[in-house]
Amino acid sequence: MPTTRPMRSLEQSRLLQLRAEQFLPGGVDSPVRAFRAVGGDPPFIVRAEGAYLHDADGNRYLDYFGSWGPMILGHAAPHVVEAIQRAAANGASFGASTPAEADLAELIRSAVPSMEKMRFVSSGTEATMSAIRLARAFTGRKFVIKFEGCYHGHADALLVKAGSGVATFGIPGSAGVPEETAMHTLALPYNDVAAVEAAFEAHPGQIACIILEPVAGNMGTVLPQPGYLAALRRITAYDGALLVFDEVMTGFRVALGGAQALYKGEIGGAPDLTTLGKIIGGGLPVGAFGGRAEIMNMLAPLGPVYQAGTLSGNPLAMAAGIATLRHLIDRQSTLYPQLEATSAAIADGIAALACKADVPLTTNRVGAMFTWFFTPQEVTDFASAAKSDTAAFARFHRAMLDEGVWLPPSQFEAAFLGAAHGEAEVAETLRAAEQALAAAARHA
Ligand code: KE4
Repeated sequence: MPTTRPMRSLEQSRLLQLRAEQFLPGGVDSPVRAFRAVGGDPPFIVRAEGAYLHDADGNRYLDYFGSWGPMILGHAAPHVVEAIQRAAANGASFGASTPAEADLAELIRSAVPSMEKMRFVSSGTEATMSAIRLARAFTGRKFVIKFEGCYHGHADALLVKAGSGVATFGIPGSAGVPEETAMHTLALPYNDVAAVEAAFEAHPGQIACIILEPVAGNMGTVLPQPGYLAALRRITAYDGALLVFDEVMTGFRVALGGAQALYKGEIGGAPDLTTLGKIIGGGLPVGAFGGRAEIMNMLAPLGPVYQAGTLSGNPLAMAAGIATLRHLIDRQSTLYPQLEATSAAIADGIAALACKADVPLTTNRVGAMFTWFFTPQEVTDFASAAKSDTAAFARFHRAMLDEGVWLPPSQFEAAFLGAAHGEAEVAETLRAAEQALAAAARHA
C-alpha cells in the first residue's frame, strides 16, 4: 500500500533560489533547471557521487538525468576526477595546441569512423551551429530541414519548433530570432518520410542539409520508425544535401558508436556530418562536429568557413573526455549490456506498476535513455508526445522527488541512467514509483 513520507526540508535550497534570482533570470543558467513545468523549487545540488545527488539541505536523490546525459559513468568517477586534477596541475588553458586534442579525436574516431576529421567546441550548440554553417558552405545552399520536437541547442537557425525547454515552455521558437533567419529552416514532423519528400520537391537543389536526432530525446525519447533513417540517407544523397546526425545526446549513450552504429545495418550509409557533446566531455564543456574530410577541410585555416573558440579543446575538458571514453571503450562488452539490462528493468518495472495503478503510460526506450509518457497511445513524433498528460507527469515527478528519485523535470526530456545504477537502485526506484504512481493516479 502507498505510504506517504515526511516532506523533505528544502529550506536551504529555497534561500539559495532567492539569492540566485537576484543575479540570474529565474535563478538559473538554463531554463529547464527552473522546474517551471513540474512546480516547486528546484533543490540546489552541492555534491554528487555515483548515481546520487546531494542537495543543500542534506537530502539524497537517485539521479535519472545525469547532468542531461554526460554522467554515464556516474558522478565523480575516481579515474575521471584524477585525470582532471592531473591536467589542472599543469594549467587550465593555453589557447595553443595540446597533445590531448588529437588523443580525444582518435578515441572518438575509433568509435565513430564516419568522423574522418572533427573539431572540438565547448557545447552542443556550438557543434550544431558550426555543422549547419559548414553544410551551407559545402553545398552552396540555404535551406535546412529539422524536425518538430528535436532540439539542437539554441543557435538562431535551429530554434524553430524545437524540443527540450522550447517544448517544455510551449513556445513556438524564441523571441529575438528574425523571420529572415527562421525562413530558411523547414520544421517537419519526425518519422514522416512523405513530408521530407514534399520539402525536397518544393525546394529542389536548395536544401543544404537535414539535421536530426537519430533517436530523439528532446520531445521525450522517440525512436526512428523502421526505414526512416534509410529514407533520409537516400533522399539527401539523391538531392546532394548533407545528412547531419545530431548525436550530442545519443553519442556513446545508445551504443559506443551512437545511433549511427546502433542502426548501421538499416541506414545504408553513414551520415555526412555528426555532432557530439555531453559524454565526450565527461561532465566538462565539450562539443564536437565532424565527418567527411572533404567537408571538414572547408574550415579555416584550410578553407573559407570561419569557426573558432577561446576554450575549444580545453586541456581539462580533453582530459575528462579521454578518461571517460577510454573507460567506455575498454569495458564496452560488459558496460553497454549492463546499461541495457538495468534500463529495461527500471522502464519495464514502472510500466507494470503503472498498469497495476491504472495510470496510462507509454514507455519509449533505447538503451540507457528512456521516457515515460503519460498517455495511452504510441508516441512517434512531437504531436503524439504533446498529447501526454503533463499535469500527471508533474505530479509523478514531484512525488518521485519526495521519494528521493530525481527525474528530468519535463515530460519532453529523456531520462538517463549510468554505470553506477545497479540492482539496489532499480529496487529503490520501483519502491518510489509505487508511491508516486498512486499520487499521479489520485488526481487523474
Ligand atoms: P548544449 O549547447 O546544451 O551543450 O547542447 C545542445 C544540444 C544539442 N543537441 C542535442 C540533441 C541536445 O540534447 C542538446 C542539449 N540537450 C539539453 C537537454 N535536453 C540540454 C539541457 C539544457 O538545455 O539545460
